[in-house]
Amino acid sequence: MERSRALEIVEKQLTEKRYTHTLGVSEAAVELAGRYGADIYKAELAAIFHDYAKFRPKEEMKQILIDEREDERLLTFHHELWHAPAGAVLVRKEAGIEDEDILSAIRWHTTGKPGMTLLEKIIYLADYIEPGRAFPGVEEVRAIAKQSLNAAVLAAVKNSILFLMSKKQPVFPVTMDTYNDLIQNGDDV
Ligand code: DGI
Ligand code: FE
Ligand code: FE
Repeated sequence: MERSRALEIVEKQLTEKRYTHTLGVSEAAVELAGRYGADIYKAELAAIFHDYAKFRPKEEMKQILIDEREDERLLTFHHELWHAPAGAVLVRKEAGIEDEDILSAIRWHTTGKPGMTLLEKIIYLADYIEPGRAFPGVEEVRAIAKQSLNAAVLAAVKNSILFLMSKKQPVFPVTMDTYNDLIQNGDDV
């Protein structure tokens, strides 16, 4: 699919602010794909579609998770976690994207997962460091991203977990699994 067509589809699903974020993720993902040798076309499309389901009604996302037999633990955690797996399903159904690499990068962009592929890491990280992000610690992660992809993903996961803990928010087990996997198996962290 052409970049312009993908953007046209996604723009209709998002607020202006979220669309600007999406353009930022796309820019960051293309840069990371160039640096770390991923497929630039797939990185760009996955980035463009990563938040496709962000504004879907909670009930619709919940039904998708049930119908598609997604991880049932998701239902007992914050609904913010639902737009990633629901998005992968909807992007296939509604936008006709069939590429499994792209769909899985969308699916895992919020929690990460153990054994992430290159593209999954790039989308996870691009979402965190895109130029519009301004939270504490982002500059450090941007700097690490120029040296080591695994170290940067680890720093982003760690910051996210610490942030959730500081707010007394529950941490989804898969987010913890991602952290443990990078600590135990990630080269160059
Ligand atoms: O969709 P974005 O805002 O661009 O970013 P995202 O998809 O990475 O994260 C969406 C939200 O999910 C964000 O507010 C933080 C939250 N989140 C991420 N990991 C976890 C989490 N919330 C809980 N409860 N547990 C997690 O492990
Ligand atoms: Fe998201
Ligand atoms: Fe995002």
